Amino acid sequence: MAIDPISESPFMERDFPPDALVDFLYTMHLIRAFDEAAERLYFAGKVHGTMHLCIGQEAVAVGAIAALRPDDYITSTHRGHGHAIAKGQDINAMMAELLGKETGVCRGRGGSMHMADLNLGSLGANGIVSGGMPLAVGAGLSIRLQGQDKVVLCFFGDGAANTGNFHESLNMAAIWGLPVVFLCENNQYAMSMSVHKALPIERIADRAAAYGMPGQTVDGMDVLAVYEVVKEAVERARRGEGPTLIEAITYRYKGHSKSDKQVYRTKEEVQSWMKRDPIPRYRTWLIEHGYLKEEEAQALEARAQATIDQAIAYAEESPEPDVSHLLQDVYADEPEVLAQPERVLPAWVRTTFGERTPISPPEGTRELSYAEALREAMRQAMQRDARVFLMGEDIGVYGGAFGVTLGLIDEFGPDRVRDTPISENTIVGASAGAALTGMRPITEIQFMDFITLAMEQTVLQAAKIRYMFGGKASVPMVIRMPGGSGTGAAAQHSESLEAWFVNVPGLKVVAPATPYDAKGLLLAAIADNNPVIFVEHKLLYRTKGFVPEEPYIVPLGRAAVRRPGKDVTIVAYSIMVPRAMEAAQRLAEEGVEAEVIDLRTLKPFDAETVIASVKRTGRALIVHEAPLPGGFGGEVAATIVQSEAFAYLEAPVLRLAGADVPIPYNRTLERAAVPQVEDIVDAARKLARLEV
Ligand SMILES: Cc1ncc(C[n+]2csc(CCOP(=O)(O)OP(=O)(O)O)c2C)c(N)n1
Ligand SMILES: [Mg+2]
Repeated sequence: MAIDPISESPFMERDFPPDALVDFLYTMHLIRAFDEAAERLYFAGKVHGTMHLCIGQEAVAVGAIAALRPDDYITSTHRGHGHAIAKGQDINAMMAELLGKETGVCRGRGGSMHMADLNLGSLGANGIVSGGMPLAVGAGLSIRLQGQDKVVLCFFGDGAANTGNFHESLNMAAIWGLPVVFLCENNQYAMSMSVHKALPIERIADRAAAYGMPGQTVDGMDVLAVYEVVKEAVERARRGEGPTLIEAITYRYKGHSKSDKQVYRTKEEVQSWMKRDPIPRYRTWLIEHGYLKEEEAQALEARAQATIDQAIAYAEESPEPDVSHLLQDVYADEPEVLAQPERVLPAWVRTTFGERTPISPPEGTRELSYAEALREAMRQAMQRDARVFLMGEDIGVYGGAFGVTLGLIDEFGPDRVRDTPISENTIVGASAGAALTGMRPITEIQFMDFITLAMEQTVLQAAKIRYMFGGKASVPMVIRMPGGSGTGAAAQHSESLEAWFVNVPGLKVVAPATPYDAKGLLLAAIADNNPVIFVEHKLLYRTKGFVPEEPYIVPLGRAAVRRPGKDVTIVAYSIMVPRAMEAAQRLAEEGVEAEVIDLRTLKPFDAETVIASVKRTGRALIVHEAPLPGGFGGEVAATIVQSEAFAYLEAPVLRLAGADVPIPYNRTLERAAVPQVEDIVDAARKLARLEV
């Protein structure tokens, strides 16, 4: 595209008040002064981390955000100071954030790459290239589901245009006609990688055609041109006509980040772009067209500088965060109560395992399968709360790969039981974006194995948003996924990956073993204000148990003693609970009384119940299906030996886990790869005889 100098802009005569035109200049000065100050502070050793300056790109942020209403949303990038300022974030709080202060916009927890202010619709800068794109889709979906007429403006770079998120997000926004404006700031480089080397086509905006949306390129050094183009796209989105892709051609004058020696470009190239600096050109234009006098322009620039100087003083005087608050706000602690207060687990739950005599259902209950219990939890939550909705592959008429959501689409319709394209990362990210903006999504990942394709949005976005944003946001969402082997689905459909998520601050991890718990824990997870990884087991879907009709919550973080015993404690979760129960029965026939603990939640982990049991028995066996190395058993074992239970141990703590092997296809090999009842019996028998 030939980039012309700022031209007579026809919209001027149309509808734009002169004050606003002058404000554009002020905001651009403010952004530049902020980033220049940020650089000085960095060289003075006052900024702890790296930062990405947007000097040269101010016109994109200012022109685009001016086209929004105050209640519209933006998602931003690692180079996001300009976006935040244009959206109205408090300059003092932004500067304090750069210096890591408690008064910072994210209380010093986020820094340059995570500035966010939900009250302003500023859904956060993002340290992950393209990371904001699925979140923008989610915010757009949330707007749609809530019947609002807001719009999301999604900033991203030319580098981000080559990520899977770009493809998934544009596609998803397009098929659902979401009110999202995708704005690519093509500043010619992704770190050192020139856009010409990274793309086989001249114009990023041409990619819009692949998603059936309009694509437009605009001179990103011209604030008025950006405003006009974005305004048109915003209006289109607000009218319900769907997303647009805009490519703003711009340039960053500084290096990528602080360590950039800029060997990939020449000084001449930089200088040629500096001739087109968006600030002086626009300033001259305003003066020439009588909107501003030279003295007024100088005063305006000085005012911007004074605001920044004052912000620096504020930031420097602000207190550091208190180290004793380090762990604050990793989790939101007040669950919303959707259902009855906790119902204490009645004793009859034990009858779901191995008891020979059939018993009649306790009052108010009936027999349901684990899958039916999950479905009932979702149905009841959706009936009670319009914010709850489902998303996932084939969850509509197909009911998901295991039929768990079967029939829900008939009751709640395709908007709330939303079939998605095969775009795992954006499914999770859209859920997080929706959660961030007022919804409570339940997302189904068809097989737990496929969460690997969504690790970025799960681990780097959903889990961390709350903390990165200084505790000022919450992400109430559930990601359901069937794990485990036993169905002959082989290595890529049989994983037990739960321990990965336990290692991620900000996530909770739940793994029910019974229909009763499946319902109660899922209702608890839906009511929780944090992202919850909800691990179901394929082999448990058809198991049956008595489940109360009314909604109830089984609180997260509380294990259940499934069977009392004095000789050995068996700690299990998910499919290993029924196996441990059966093993315990056989052991009892041999005279070994095993106490079986069902963890139910891995995070929070109910160490207390385990420790109390081991103090009684003096022996602990931990059983799980996931491979031994790095498995959750190590966590349980370490917790036991570091606790007061250590003094009561009569034998080493044992772990019985899956073999360190991809799950094989062959039936016999598959069975041999994970603990079976007889393995648990053998291990517990051995443990009962061991001595320290
Ligand atoms: C997923 C991911 N990959 C790599 C990086 C490291 N990185 C940070 S910024 C960047 C370049 C991004 O280029 P672009 O999207 O054009 O944005 P720009 O820096 O030019 O504003 C890279 C590679 C990252 N943060 N996230
Ligand atoms: Mg770039």
